[in-house]
Amino acid sequence: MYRPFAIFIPAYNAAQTVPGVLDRIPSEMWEHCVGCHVISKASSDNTVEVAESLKAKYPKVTAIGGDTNLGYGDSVRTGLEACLANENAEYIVCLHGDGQYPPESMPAMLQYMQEHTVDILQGSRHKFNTARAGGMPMYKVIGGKILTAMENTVFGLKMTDYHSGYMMYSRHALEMLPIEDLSYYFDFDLEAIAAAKALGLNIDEVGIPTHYGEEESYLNPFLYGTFCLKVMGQFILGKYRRLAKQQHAKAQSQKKTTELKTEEVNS
Ligand SMILES: Nc1nc2c(ncn2[C@@H]2O[C@H](COP(=O)(O)OP(=O)(O)O)[C@@H](O)[C@H]2O)c(=O)[nH]1
Ligand SMILES: [Mg+2]
Repeated sequence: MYRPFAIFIPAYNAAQTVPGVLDRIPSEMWEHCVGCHVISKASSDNTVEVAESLKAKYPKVTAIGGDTNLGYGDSVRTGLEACLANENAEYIVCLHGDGQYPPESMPAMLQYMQEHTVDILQGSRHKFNTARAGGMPMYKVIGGKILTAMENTVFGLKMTDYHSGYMMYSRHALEMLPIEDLSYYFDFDLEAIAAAKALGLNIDEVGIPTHYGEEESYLNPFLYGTFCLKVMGQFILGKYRRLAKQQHAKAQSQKKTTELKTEEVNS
């Protein structure tokens, strides 16, 4: 039995591919899905309109647009916020709008999260060496593997692909993570893992196939690689432990304020 989950789909200029991504979500999963948010800020194509029109077929879909695009990390923030707003969502799934990650793997991944009490689950394209078969360029395979080896040493984990965007989170993890303090660029995901590690959360992966089609990539590999090195350095210097502590203090004070307000109302 699947616990209730919500999906968000970063979809920048992805009008052509978003319908296919939704069609590939196994139909039995919609019953357990409490909301599916397509995030497309300042796209120059009609991704928002296309997503709106898909509501007729998939009533749980909502489209979130916007005038300014602050980057992938900003869309992830917006997506996480939209998903968490539904109190029933116990797990949050990030599915890319360009179809690079398989919606078909969602049931097995969610089941794995539930069975192993995972807080962050990443779909790995290298665990079963499926990346090349899926069309991942060689330089990305090699670069990704070198960075992953370094990241494993720094974080003390045994992952095979820190650079996959197929990320799933437990609500428990998201309520602890300092989301607002994380990157606005593609290294948001790596920072979320670094912060989760600093918080002692359970981080794991499962192998997935991948597909590199005709779609454009908005990720600059050199900039991204540099940011990954920066995340590692900041982890060593204790940035994520500090952020985690601050976030904990913030949550405690919010809890106190809510308790005081409730007391006031009841008295
Ligand atoms: N909403 C939103 N989506 C984005 C942005 N940048 C990328 N995406 C989406 O996020 C996914 C991953 O981006 P992509 O450029 O394919 O990165 P790559 O697969 O790592 O090369 C794709 O589905 C994009 O449509 C952004 O700034 N805003
Ligand atoms: Mg992509």
